Amino acid sequence: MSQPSISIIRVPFGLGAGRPGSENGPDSIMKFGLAKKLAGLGYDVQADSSIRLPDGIRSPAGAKMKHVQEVLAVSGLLGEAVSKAVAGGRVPLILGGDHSIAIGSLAGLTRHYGKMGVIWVDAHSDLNTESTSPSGNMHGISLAVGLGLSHIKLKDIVEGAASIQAENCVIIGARDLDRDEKELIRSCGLTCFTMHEIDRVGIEKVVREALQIAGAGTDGVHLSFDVDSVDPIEAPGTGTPVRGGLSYREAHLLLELLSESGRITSADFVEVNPLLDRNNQTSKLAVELIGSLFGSRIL
Ligand code: B3U
Ligand code: MN
Ligand code: MN
Repeated sequence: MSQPSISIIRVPFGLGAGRPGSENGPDSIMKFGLAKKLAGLGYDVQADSSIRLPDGIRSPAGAKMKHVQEVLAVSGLLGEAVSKAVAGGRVPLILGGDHSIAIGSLAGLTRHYGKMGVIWVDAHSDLNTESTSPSGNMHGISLAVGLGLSHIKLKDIVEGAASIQAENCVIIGARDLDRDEKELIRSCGLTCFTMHEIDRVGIEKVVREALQIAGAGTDGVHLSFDVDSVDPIEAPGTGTPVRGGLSYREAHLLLELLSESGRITSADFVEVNPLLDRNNQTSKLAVELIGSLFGSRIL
């Protein structure tokens, strides 16, 4: 069978993060050869889609959650672009931008996948809500929105979208969780493999179990990969680095195993911040990691 085609969707939007720079992530990742890399792996690559915040959208100043209107506008446009890619039989590869853009990805995907698994690779869990967020930053609530725990609902962003189910949702790589997020993880039925579990049993076992949870009885598996999951030694160009993350090889092996499974039907790569990077190390790493997800191998 021929390789599926990939739609790269750039989302140069960083207002969901607490500091500027992630809006430059998509162009930087493209500049370091992503389209060529995927074409070299045999894919038909469509790379002309870019989601821009429409002029004139501005949230009122002083609200607890910052830039909600901007996030909703981008989510709606991204959701439709993702939906169009899936309807056309293409694999959506969404380049952030900050992690709030996953709201749009999930909205577009759940219009098509009635029971979708989600693998969320992140130093954080992004499980705050409007009431628990300590920062007011929208990238800290995106998984909670996906699960239907926020005032923002996916069905209001894209017609026909629906919340994802906690039973088919897995977080990998967490090491910086807020108190309310910890409580939610214990009570809501999702699985969280923190760095502690990865240290104890190894990334291979963690990924296999994650695939069981996100893949059992589901009709698609979305990977949402926050580059801050990787240790800041390897990925310094990100807005909220946390020490003690995935090693270079752990990150690659995770993506190689997901690739081998054949179950991943879409992916986000987010939070690359070129303004904070060292010698473009993080953008180049993102290109390599995406290569591993799409079948690049050492031998
Ligand atoms: N949990 C904190 C910090 C945070 C979440 N995601 C990132 N940082 N990147 C919050 O702001 O909700
Ligand atoms: Mn995140
Ligand atoms: Mn994060």
